Amino acid sequence: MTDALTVRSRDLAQQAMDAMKAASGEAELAQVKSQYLGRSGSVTSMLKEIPKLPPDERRSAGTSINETKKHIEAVFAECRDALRGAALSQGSADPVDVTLAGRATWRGHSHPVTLAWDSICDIFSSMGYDIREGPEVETDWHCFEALNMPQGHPAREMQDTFYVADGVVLRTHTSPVQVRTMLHEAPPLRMICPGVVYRRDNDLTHTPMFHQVEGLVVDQGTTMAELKGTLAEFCRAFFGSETQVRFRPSYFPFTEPSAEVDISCVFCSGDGCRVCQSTGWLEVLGAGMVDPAVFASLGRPEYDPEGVQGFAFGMGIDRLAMLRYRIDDLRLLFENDVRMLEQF
Ligand code: 2U9
Repeated sequence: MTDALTVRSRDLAQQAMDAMKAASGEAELAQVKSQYLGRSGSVTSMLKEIPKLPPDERRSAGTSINETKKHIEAVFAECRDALRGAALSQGSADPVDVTLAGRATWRGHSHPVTLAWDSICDIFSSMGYDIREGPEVETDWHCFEALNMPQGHPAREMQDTFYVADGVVLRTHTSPVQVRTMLHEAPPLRMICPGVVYRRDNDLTHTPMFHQVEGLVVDQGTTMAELKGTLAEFCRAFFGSETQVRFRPSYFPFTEPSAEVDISCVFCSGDGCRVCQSTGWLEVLGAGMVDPAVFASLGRPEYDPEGVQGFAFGMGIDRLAMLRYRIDDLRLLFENDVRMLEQF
């Protein structure tokens, strides 16, 4: 049954609508709205009558008065927009001051790690390398076993690796992406794998999550000379054409022979300073010829170590970004202080 208050509220809605549509300007429109919805407006007064109604009529009366309120507000907005539109098209609206200065907008900046990541990818793409990415949660086999790091190898120790479950780890390097690629694709390969990696390290010069790029080339007749030429060219493209590059013998389980790559110090150009510990050199990369044991672990005839050779390399993007942009504290990279970030 429709009670008296509900009928009155519908009548009010109709009256308000007619009055608002007839209003000739925004001021008159606002006055009409206030007659109905203002503190002592007719709709507001009706709301005050609800407590006096029999209990079983209160709910439906409240609902219809609230609907009336919403309806009047919607018609008000419609009429106000129509009046403004008409004023604009007749040229009677407030003039727009076209000489006002524009509002400053906040410009975002790429993070230095993103800039370094993109630049590394651009340099290797220009040399014909494909860019591949892969899972961050890996099996023990793809992360260690296939890379000549059998059970008991120090790199697999609990203190270095985050174990998710038995035989499942957060990858400690992006090498499993290369392993997965070789399992599915035949040589020749020329690829880099940028990505996030995890190690149980946390001090002034290490974070538990960091960014790496690794590269892999596999073909017939791939040599250490090609490795040296490629990485020297990369260092000059990334750090500047005057950069000196040197190779030192080193050891990694997955490459043999292996080398570490140094560049002339970006801070003192090789004269010797605090950052390069007076040596004039900074270590930036590790590399080497892929160990035949890595090819053998794939169990694929296309990767017979007698037929193909490969070279691989790895670098920490965060470290490279710090050297390129002269950032001397690792924490600055991860605090995301806009005063630092907006300089890039
Ligand atoms: C396959 C075979 C070999 C990847 C390589 C390095 C040398 C290296 C470090 C640089 C700084 C890691 O981020 S870092 O701590 N990496 O020195 N990485 S060779 O060798 C591979 C990869 C995949 C199948």
